[in-house]
Amino acid sequence: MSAVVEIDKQYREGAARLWPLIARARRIISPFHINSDPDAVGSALGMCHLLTALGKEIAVYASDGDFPRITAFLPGAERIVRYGEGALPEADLILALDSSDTGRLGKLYTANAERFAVGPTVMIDHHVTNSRFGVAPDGRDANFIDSGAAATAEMAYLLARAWGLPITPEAATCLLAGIYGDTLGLQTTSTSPRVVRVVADLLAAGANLADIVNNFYRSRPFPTVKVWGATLDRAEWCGGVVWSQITPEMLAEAGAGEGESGGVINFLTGTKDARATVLLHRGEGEWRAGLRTLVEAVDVAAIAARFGGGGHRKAAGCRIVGDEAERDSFLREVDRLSAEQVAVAGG
Ligand SMILES: [Mn+2]
Repeated sequence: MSAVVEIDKQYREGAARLWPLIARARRIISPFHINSDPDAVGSALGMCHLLTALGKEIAVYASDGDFPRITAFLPGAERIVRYGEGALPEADLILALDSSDTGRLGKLYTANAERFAVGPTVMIDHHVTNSRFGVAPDGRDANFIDSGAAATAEMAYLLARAWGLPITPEAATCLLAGIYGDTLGLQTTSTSPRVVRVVADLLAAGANLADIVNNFYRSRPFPTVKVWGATLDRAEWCGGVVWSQITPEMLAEAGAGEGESGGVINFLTGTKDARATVLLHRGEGEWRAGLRTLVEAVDVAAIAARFGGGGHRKAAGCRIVGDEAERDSFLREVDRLSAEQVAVAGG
């Protein structure tokens, strides 16, 4: 197979900087973030296949013990370790992909914080807001961040190529799943010429596109259909913001697990004339908020950052501690801040 994408200087340098840490590790732990998505799971599994082929032992960990059901078909998903609590087993390297900060690793991080601090911890990520927690044993930087990448899986592919690793069909499927997840099937504005070239390479390497499209966009469990229905039914306006919420009661009623509501926010985001969209997940004493927008002038990452969160310009998230009152004042702030952004842009 002849590859289409060029490996640029940034990737050659990043690959050269990280390789010694990966090369000398025999046992690797690769945790992916809480409330994981296909990019988190696909990046970790893709890298797992590539490095396993080099004779390394890799354990991929779901930091909150779960991962989306739509990613269960991915080759190697049956090997994902569901983290519960306590100390991680011995390893020579922690390889974190798609986690913008240690908070994204939940209890897996807090229960093993000193392990992360001592390193080696390699972090590879594409989020604009990033805490750069990767560290080499000598204290040197072990982060590789490219906010121009549409997905961490795109980065993983480019690094793998720079490292000269053969891309197996299994790895290609996992990495393509990550890209399809974060770009909604090459539909988001983050879809660059480069990521399309990466997709071409992954297809040529034998990635199973039909499985990805069917699992991500066509097939969904009946409980998910019911959660979508309840969430859409509950949608309302707060000024120019369309919002809805998913509570444990709604999930229970539909017979759905926490990971089975995914995707409905992208549907809500299509609401005509919405300046921004917010989907709130009810947790214990807090709300997990996902923010989206289709409006050019609106930057939801900047809004989420005001609440200690972050993400991308068009898709971001944060946590709101409190009850309905805090939820409502948060929604009013999203309305106010997004209106302000539009006004500043002269819209
Ligand atoms: Mn991602």
